[in-house]
Amino acid sequence: MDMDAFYAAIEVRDNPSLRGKPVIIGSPPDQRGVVSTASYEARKFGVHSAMPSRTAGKLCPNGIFLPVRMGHYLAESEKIMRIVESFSPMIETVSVDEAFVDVSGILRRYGSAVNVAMKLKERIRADTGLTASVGVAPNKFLAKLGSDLNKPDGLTVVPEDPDAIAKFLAPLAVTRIWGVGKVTAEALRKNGITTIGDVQARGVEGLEKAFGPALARHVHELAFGRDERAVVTKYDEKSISSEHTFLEDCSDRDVIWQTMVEQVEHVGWRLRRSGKLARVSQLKIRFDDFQTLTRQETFEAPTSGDRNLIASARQILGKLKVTKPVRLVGFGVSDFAGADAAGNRQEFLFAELDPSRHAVRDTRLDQTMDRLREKFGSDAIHRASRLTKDETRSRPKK
Ligand code: TTP
Ligand code: MG
Repeated sequence: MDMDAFYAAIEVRDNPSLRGKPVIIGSPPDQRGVVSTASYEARKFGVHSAMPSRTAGKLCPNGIFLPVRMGHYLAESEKIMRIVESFSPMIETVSVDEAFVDVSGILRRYGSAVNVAMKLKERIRADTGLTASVGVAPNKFLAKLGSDLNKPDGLTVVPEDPDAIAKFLAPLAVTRIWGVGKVTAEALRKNGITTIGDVQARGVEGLEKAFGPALARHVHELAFGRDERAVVTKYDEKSISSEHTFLEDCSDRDVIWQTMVEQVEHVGWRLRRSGKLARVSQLKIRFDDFQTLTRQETFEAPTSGDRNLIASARQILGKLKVTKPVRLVGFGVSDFAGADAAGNRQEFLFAELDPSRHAVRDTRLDQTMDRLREKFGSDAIHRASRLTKDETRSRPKK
């Protein structure tokens, strides 16, 4: 399930005079910054997420630019996820507007997965006034792909039989394969591969020469719609992680580190919200050729504090040899200890026994930042260390 033009759709619902108009959510067109999303009317002009707002302003001069109201969208997201959860607790939320639901346990009650999808869409529309697009499929890759194919307000049923799946996928662009971005697609095109059908015809060996074994196997499996990943619900969450794929592979060490800190802060926030302490941290780097390095480290004591998490990430990253352009950075924590109140109190106590580590101040800083994030969204506040040099320079002097 994936909501349609999510932020824009909420603004249009709240202000019906915007209906049918090109609405663009993000920075204004005369300022630095990007588009978060755009209504389908604005997309006709070529406007899309992550595009510089200046470009969007040129493409769509009559676009109605509105600022991001993150807190509002997050509240809406929670409402929607509660609706999804009321169908089945087997849900995995992927982002603010996207979730996987394993419906195998509720098939008997609803008769079929398609019926679940129809009922779910109806409920979301009735309770929120917003539309969702849904893909019904035997696995996560195909369900996500299906949810994307008939947007907005779509319902796509992907076949279940392996041969029918292969036929269904064949005419689609290779970029529909999860993990195949612009750069990979360009490399594939040079090898005469533009559709998923071309990948199917090539076989793993044919792909290996161009991409190395890891990527080739991944692309080949997905080209036939094979995906064994389970729906991971919050009940079996044994780790918390966050990763970022660069739009273009990145060789700038500062940018790589800043992006890593952003992931660490996001993980720290979710860790503290879950009321857990972690014993182990893990760092992940994927290079342009899909080679992936992961390294773990055990904390001196279980922790949920940003300073400890960042220090650990810095230490691990220092040991890794980053010699090639980086495609993805990720950070995660696992091996959880202690429950909410007890755990946090323990860390506080520990902090007060050891003021030399500025631990009391750190804990208060984390708590204050978390409160701001709860009010204004997860991107409301970040450490200055993550600002790029460029951004630091462009801040107005007070
Ligand atoms: P998406 O589901 O990718 O986009 P969408 O819901 O706006 O449109 P679609 O109908 O194609 O699903 O992302 C959900 C929200 O996340 C989106 O409304 C705004 C936000 N977002 C960003 O802020 N920046 C981005 O680069 C992307 C992709 C999304
Ligand atoms: Mg969406």
